[in-house]
Amino acid sequence: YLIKKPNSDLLYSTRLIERVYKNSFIKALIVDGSETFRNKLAKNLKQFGLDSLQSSDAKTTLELLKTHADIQLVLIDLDISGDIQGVELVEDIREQFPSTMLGILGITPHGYNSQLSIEFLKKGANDFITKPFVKEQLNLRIMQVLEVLDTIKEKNIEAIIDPLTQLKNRRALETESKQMIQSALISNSRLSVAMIDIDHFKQVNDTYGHIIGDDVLRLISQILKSNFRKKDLITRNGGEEFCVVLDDLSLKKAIDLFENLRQKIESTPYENEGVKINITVSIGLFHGIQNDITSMLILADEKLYMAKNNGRNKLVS
Ligand code: GH3
Ligand code: MG
Ligand code: MG
Ligand code: MG
Repeated sequence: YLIKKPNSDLLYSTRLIERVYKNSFIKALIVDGSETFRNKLAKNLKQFGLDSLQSSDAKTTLELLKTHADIQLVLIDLDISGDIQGVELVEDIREQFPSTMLGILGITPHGYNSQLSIEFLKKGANDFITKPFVKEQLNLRIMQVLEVLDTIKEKNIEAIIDPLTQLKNRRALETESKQMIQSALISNSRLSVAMIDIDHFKQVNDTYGHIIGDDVLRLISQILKSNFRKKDLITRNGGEEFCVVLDDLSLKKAIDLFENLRQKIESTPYENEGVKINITVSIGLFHGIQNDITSMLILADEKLYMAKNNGRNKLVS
């Protein structure tokens, strides 16, 4: 199926190989009724630096995709084992794996009419390639599919990360808290939602400037991260205001954790080039469960307001 193209073997795959090194490794899944073809293709992918799994039919393919979350690309020949054709398998895969998460490259056999290639695209393949093809063509098509997916992944991450502190942002708080609320409602447990606001932060900016103000925000973010578990939801909502959502804790345990946080921040001054700034925060803690995060944030905010009015550097629950 490969047209031999001497003397150009390695040059063209440099770009893909660079990507592969940059992003650790990429795993592909080859779906084809012919074992000979699968092995040939696997050997080719290996030359580009791609590891691959193989499958001959629809059922195995769907199972492999479910058990191997690291598969980023599926190459599907029109001819696969079983009752259905490769194009129909694309449709089945797309019911569970959108084209923004998993790349599919359709392979149409030599001599078939161009309508089949179009069918691959209609059913949700990202691209197709027609046999016979040269390695360079295969490499470039794969690379383009992966590049688009990579860009989408990057943009999706950018959309939920605050660039200053690298904490999750308000948008992430809204989406990720949904799952936590759902689980808490089902298991009849409670959430701890804390609003954390730096005290007199405007004075920090006014006295030391915005650059140091930004540094202080990063310091507080670090302390926040170190004080909680990896699975806890910690966000910067905006300005000098942070939010933490914890699941499945008693009120007493939650108070202990946030009181500990408050003390840790109080006893960790910002220090840099002779500048030393004492930082304190006020915390409003809501413990319970509501149907949406906004309601819980409003209740936590009321407590925060009380903490501010009662002299700051306090936890109110
Ligand atoms: P309070 O104790 O009542 O919370 O007083 P405060 O001064 O902290 O609150 P206020 O809302 O009056 O001011 C918040 C300040 O946070 C104002 C703004 O300059 C600063 N700020 C907001 N976002 C940023 C940022 O990204 N970087 C820096 N350096 N400052 C920020
Ligand atoms: Mg403040
Ligand atoms: Mg204020
Ligand atoms: Mg504020």
